[in-house]
Amino acid sequence: MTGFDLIIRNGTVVTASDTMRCDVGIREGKIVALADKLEGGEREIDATGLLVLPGGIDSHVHLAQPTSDGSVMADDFESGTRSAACGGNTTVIAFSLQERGASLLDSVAEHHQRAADKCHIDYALHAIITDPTQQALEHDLPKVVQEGVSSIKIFMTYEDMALNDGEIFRVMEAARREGALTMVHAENFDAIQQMTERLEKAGQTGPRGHADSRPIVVEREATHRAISFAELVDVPLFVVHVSGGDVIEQIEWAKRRGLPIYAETCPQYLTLTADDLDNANMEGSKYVCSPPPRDEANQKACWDALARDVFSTFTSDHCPFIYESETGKQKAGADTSFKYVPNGIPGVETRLPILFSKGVSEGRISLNQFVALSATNHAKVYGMYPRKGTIAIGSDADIALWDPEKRVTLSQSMLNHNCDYTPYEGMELIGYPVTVISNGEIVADQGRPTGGPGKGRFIARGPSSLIPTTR
Ligand code: DUC
Ligand code: ZN
Ligand code: ZN
Repeated sequence: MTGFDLIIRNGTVVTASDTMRCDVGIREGKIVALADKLEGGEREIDATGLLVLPGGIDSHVHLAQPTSDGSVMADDFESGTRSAACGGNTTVIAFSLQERGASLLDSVAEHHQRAADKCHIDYALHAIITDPTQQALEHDLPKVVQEGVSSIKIFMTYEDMALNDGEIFRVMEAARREGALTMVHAENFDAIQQMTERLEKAGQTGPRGHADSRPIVVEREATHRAISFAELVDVPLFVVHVSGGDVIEQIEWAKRRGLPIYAETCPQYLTLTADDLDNANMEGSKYVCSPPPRDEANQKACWDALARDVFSTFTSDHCPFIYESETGKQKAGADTSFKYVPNGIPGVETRLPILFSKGVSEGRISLNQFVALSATNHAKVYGMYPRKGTIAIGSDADIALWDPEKRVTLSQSMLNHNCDYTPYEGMELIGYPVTVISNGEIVADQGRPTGGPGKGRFIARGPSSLIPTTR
């Protein structure tokens, strides 16, 4: 076969199941040939010594998401997808937030407007439901799912977002009816509030209080409750940003019972601890995210669970706030409580290099597991497979070339996000994406963007592979 727009030669192609030496032929943004030797490329890349992997899919990022406390997210769809591309990604799934009192349908439309013409790589949306009115669940949700937003996130914490038990039940029922996947942020809001009051009374108002106000039992309890509702309603459930062993125990308990319960973890739970929040002054606020990082035993529990395939996906939970800003981490100033620090940390660009280096290079997971956790399973779980998430004939030509030997010391100055810090400053890594191809075009090279905004398209997703096809 000849007549390719691009041939990637001499690389080692890796999918979630196989590793093979072959050339990849690309035409009109699609993979059209895999063969020992291909000829006739208008352009060619010599990938000798490189790994040819499916472009990463980060199915948990927050971009240009409105907030109710005056804080402002550091990244919009332009800077967020630029940063994602430079970190080896070719698709992100961001959240469209329905604020209380707002229409679910309008919130999705507004998020489309925020993304339009801005993206460097393809994007999709999840819908956050905070106001599960009859209009939202019966009128808007079917339309939203039909438009390709086929997953819903619900919160069990935050004053302006938490659903009560009845609401959780009703959202799951609606998700079941519409064939949408429910994702849950599992932390018990009332318990966190009580713990916060206790800490404030004791004068423990610094950033460390954030971690102490939401110990893992708060997450474990909420996870168990969400699993129980999913069992009652008979729906699959996806538990996001799992932070440690007690929660993993709940997920595995549910799986053993044959329940369709799935989960993700994130880099912060593998590499950071609550002690990072303990820094003097407000520096600890750079690590404030929810759930908070735990301790080394919980890091190990997360690594072990990744290695034995308990987690379906590995995401960044990129939720960036500028440190030196009154609309960011310093919103409340140093003298007031941790409870005013916006929750979230940047990580869309560092997610995959951290997993590759600490996971593959250090021998904790296999290369095929890396591909499954970084791309393939995201595509399956969120209804984009096999168009996305693999290297196969007919799939979109979304490919990341990795140099498995490249040594990099992470630093803010090398990153392409719009945040002013990285929580992973100084981390030494082995293995980094060197060239990233989205729909057949190079969008990042040697850690810098080469394309421009506007080429990334909205990906309308189908049903999750986790949703039963017959009922
Ligand atoms: N949950 C997230 O998923 N991201 C950031 C903050 C939060 O609470
Ligand atoms: Zn969350
Ligand atoms: Zn998140």
